This record gives sequence, structure tokens and C-alpha cells, in this order.
Amino acid sequence: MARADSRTKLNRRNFLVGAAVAGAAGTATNIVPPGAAASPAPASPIDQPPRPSALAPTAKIAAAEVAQPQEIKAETGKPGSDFMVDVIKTLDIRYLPCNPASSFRALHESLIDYGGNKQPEFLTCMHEESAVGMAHGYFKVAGKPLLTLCHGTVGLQHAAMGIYNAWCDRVPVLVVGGNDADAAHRPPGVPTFHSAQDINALVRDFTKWDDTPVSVQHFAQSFVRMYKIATTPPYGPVMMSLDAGLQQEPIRETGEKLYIPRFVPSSPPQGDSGAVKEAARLLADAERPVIVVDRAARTANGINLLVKLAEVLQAPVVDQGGRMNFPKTHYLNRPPNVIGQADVIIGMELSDFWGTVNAYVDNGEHGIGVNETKIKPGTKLISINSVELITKSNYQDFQRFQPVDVSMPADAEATLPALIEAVKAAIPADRKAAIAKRGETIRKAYTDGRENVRRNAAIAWDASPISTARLVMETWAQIKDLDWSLVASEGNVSFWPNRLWPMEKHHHWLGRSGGYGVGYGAPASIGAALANRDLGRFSVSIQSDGDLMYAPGVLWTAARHKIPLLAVMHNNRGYHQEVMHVQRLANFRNRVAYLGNDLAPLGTSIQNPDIEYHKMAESMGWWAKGPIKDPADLTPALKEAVAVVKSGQPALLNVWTQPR
Ligand SMILES: Cc1ncc(C[n+]2csc(CCOP(=O)(O)OP(=O)(O)O)c2C)c(N)n1
Ligand SMILES: [Mg+2]
Repeated sequence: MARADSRTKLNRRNFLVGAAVAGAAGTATNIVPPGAAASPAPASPIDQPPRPSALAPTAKIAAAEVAQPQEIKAETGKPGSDFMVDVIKTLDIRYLPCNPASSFRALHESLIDYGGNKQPEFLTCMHEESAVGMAHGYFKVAGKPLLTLCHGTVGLQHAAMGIYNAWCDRVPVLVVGGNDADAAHRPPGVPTFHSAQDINALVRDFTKWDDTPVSVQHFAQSFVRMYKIATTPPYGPVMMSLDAGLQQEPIRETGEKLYIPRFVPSSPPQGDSGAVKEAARLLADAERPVIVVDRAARTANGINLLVKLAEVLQAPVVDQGGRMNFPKTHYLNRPPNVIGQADVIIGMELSDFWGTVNAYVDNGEHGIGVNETKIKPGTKLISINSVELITKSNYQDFQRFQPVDVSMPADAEATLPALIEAVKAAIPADRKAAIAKRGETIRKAYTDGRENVRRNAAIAWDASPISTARLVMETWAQIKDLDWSLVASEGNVSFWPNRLWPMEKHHHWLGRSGGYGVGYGAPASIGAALANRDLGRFSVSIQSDGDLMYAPGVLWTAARHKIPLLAVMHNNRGYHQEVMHVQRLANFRNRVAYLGNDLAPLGTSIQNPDIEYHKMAESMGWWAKGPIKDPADLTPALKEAVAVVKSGQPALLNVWTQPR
């Protein structure tokens, strides 16, 4: 009965949309819809409307872009996509950030109508890159991957940079792209433009695995397999091409009973016991061992393990910040310059070991980089890095080659318990006093260092536009008593949060994009805020202007789905990183950079007109305020914004800042 009702409506709607299509085709493309009377020819060439520079689409193509989908013949039997939903539901995937598309309409319909829009819940996204960015940020808080569906050609092209960031950041994202593979049966026109032989090829170089199932049983195997591969360290995004016909058609009865494979998580790869022993011996015997970490703590427990190792050795820890690895408040947390004094360095999950022990100065004397070593001759290097298990060839995320003395292609966090025990066993009793003394010296350096940082932060405290240190510290003052999580810090605020906020817990800092594809900050902070919302935490982001404008529609998604986030803008009115690059080249070539009418080299500023980010956010359902230029106005605005976020809404402050 309900179906009959909806058909009646559909027919009426069909008529209305049909009329709209005819109108649209007539005005936008000068195509006369079939059956309609041609309009009179223009009187003279001067009266002719301007011709488009490209060929206009045919009436069929134009209509297919906007037309009502045709009625589908009713078929009996369970649709393939209903079974796919059964499979997806076994994996506890909470959300589906997604931009809709016809190539997965059958799965979409099954998810919301058969699956009840739960596990996963659809989150409407306005760009595929936003959907992937949200999944990326979500995982770093929740430790669970999300699924996104995308139009396998054009949608996947949008999603690609987000997938690359997730790949470089070693974060699992489940991507399923709809594709109408059957050339003999798919509709001509748009659906055929949007189909490909092998959509997965687009992202194969930066996904851990991909597949194209050809039966629903194959889907069940592949979906559970892709989940397992993505969530086995080293984590990474995975891709599935999903045929539209396979989703839409009823399940073919073959006599075989369909089943859903059980998901059992894999254990992470641990370092070889001989290599662990050798590493422990080097560390225990070292005069000045240094621990360097980038994405070493995958979970909250990773932090505890790193503290144990550092304390056993009384060794300084250099946290490169790919994750929240080591408490900022611990006296063994030291800046990178300690690397120069080391005789043994252990690097854990470093994205760039070469860059850790070598210095590179851009455009040196001869216009090319100048390289020099940062370490003493004879310094022993140990590496634990799971990424060696998944390297691919094309994209250069493996960085320059660095020879090391002990190399463990293994997961650092999983290897730490054995390493800690081996180090304890390797430290001779007569070295214990010397090791304790080493700790005392480091404690003194830590205290002096903190004082130094605070002094530097006070420089230009009253400047307008507002100094980045003041922006960061006034924000801190308003959130410090909450269970806060800094979900992203995009653009460059001179790393003040990492230098000044007492970050201790896993969710206090989530790291950066991984691939430095700008546009990560806005969606990832909203995805992370979603995970924090479910855990009752307060999310804050430092949001740069350039980053926000790649795909600002994600602001609407946050408001629509009630995701509370305090976004404090670092609005330096430009792509400041690029301001500096162009200026540097102009200096090097002894030329004056062409500024146009702005304050920065042409092509690098975001001024004239200044974007009213607060109005933009407001228009998409956010509480917002700005532009805040006077530092005295910052704290009152922050207080208001924090109250709004606590009430469950997102809030944005458009703050004009110094460049860095
Ligand atoms: C997708 C992408 N496009 C371009 C770049 C080059 N890029 C690096 S930093 C940057 C500027 C980003 O501006 P903003 O987010 O405002 O940060 P700011 O440098 O001003 O602090 C750009 C354009 C990039 N990394 N990624
Ligand atoms: Mg900027």
C-alpha cells in the first residue's frame, strides 16, 4: 500500500521534474527538448547569445544529469545490497560520512531502509574529500575505522587526496566506490561517463589493498578481508570497487548458502627477538642514548610503554608529533637538538629517519639543498618501523634512504614490552648510578627549557593582528579544566600548542595530516570531534584560513549532525607557507617579489576581499563571531564560544593572526 502511494506521488513529481528539465535544457544549453516548439531564430548575428566554447551536451545527456530516474521493474527476492548491509553490520562501523551517488544507490537505499540507518549512520557530506577526512580524524580518536561510499570515478577523484593523507598517516579508512561495470546493460550517457574498467587503479598506489567482488558471497569475503587488512598495523586505507548491478539485483539462487566470515583481529607484527636483544644491548651500554618517536604510540597504552622505556634508560625522548607519544610534562621530553649529542639513537615509527639525523637547508649557495649530518661519527642507529612492511614504489612517502645498524620492520608499540624487558636485563648493576645521574642533568635542562619557551611566547603579546602564541594560550585558558582534545592544528602557529599545552593523554594531540595535503584540518577535526562527542569530550581545533577553504561544506555536515567543536581560526589572510617560499626564491634571485595590491607575493594572499569566515560558518548553522583583531576581544569571545560548544553545537571564531 505504502508503495502504491509513493508511486502516485512519484508520477506527479515526474511530471514536474520533466517540465523543469525541459526548461533547464532550453535555457542553459539552447537545446530544444524533443516535442517542444523551436523558439524563433535571433534577428541578426549581433543578437545571438554567446556560444559556449565547448560542444553542448546532447539533450539525452543534459536530461540524464537532472532527470528523474526511470521506474525499475519490481523484482522479487532479497536484493544483493541487503545482504551487503548484513555483512557491514557485523563490523561495528558507527558512521558513514558520504556524498550520495547513483552508482551505489542500491546500497544507499538498503543502508537506510533495510538497515535502519544504524551501524552505520549516514552523515551527509558535501565533498568526498571531506568524507575521507572525517573518517581519518575519527579513527585517531576512536581507534575504529569508518566506511565511506563514493561515486567510483568522479567521487573517487575527489576522495583521492584524503586517501593519500590517510595512507601517509597510517590510518585505516574503508572506501567503497560504486561502478556500473556491465557495458551492455548500464544506461548510456552519464552513468557510462561515470564507469570505468578499474576504478581502484586511481588509488592503488596509496591503499593497502583493493578488490572488485563479482558475487555477493565474494563481497562478504572481501569486505571482512578489507576491514582486517586496514586494521592490522601498519594501518592504511583500503578500496573496493562495487558493481551497481551486483548491489541492485536480487541474490541469485545457486543452491549455495550465503555466509558472513567472522572477523578476528590480527595481532600486530613484533620485532625479531634477536634484533630486540641487540637493540637493548646497544641502548643499555650507551653513554647518551636518545629515543625518537613519530607514530609510535598507536593507543593510549603506547604512551605508558614509552615512559617506561625512557625511565629505565633515563634517556631523552624527542617526540616528532605524528601522534601523542610522550607526555609533554615529563622531564625526559626534550627538543630535537639532543640528537647531536647521542651515541645511540632508537627511532620508532619515524616517517623520515634520514631527516632526523641529517640537516637539509633549502636553496643553499648553489640553489639546491645543502645536506649535512646532525650526528657524531659512529653513532649507532636502531629503527623499529612497521611501514617497511607496506612500502610501495610510486609515491615517495618512504623518504630518503637511511642506513641503520639494527632494523626491525615491526610495530613499535607491539615490540616495546619485549624491548623494555630486554633493556632492563641488559643494564649492568654498576651502570645504574650513572644512568640515574644522567636523568638529573636532563631534569635541569627540561626546567630551563620550559622557562625559555614561556619567555618566547610573551613576545608581541599585545600585537594586533593577534600573535599566534597569544591565540593558543588564551584558548588554552578557557579549556584547561575540561576533558579537552586538540583535534587538529592546521596552518602553522609555530607549534605553540605542542610547546606550551601540558599534553599527556592520547587524545590531547592527534598528529597532522600525514601527506601534508592541505584541506585535512577542517574535515579531520570534525570527524575527531564526532568521536569525542560520543566519549563526552570537548574538542578544539586551530583552523587556518587556507585549509578551511578547500572544502568548507564540511561545516554544514558538523551543524547538521550536531557535532560540537570549537574552531579557533588562525586567519593570517594567506597561504603563508607559500608566501615564504615565493619570497625566498625572489630573495635568492635578487628580485623584488611582485605584491600586486596585497601584502604578500601575488598568488599567495587571501585578501581583497577578506573572507568573512564567521558569516560563512553562520550560514551553515554554526555559532560564530569575528573578525577578532584586538587581543583584548579574544577571551570574552572564547568564553561565549566554549559555552556554545558545551551546549552541543559547533562554534567558530574568526581571529586575525600574525603569519606565524
Ligand atoms: C592540496 C594542497 N595544495 C597545496 C599545497 C601547498 N601548500 C602547502 S602549505 C599551503 C598554505 C596553507 O595555508 P593555510 O592553511 O592558511 O596555512 P598557513 O601557511 O597560512 O599558516 C599550501 C597552499 C598543499 N600542501 N596541499
Ligand atoms: Mg593561512
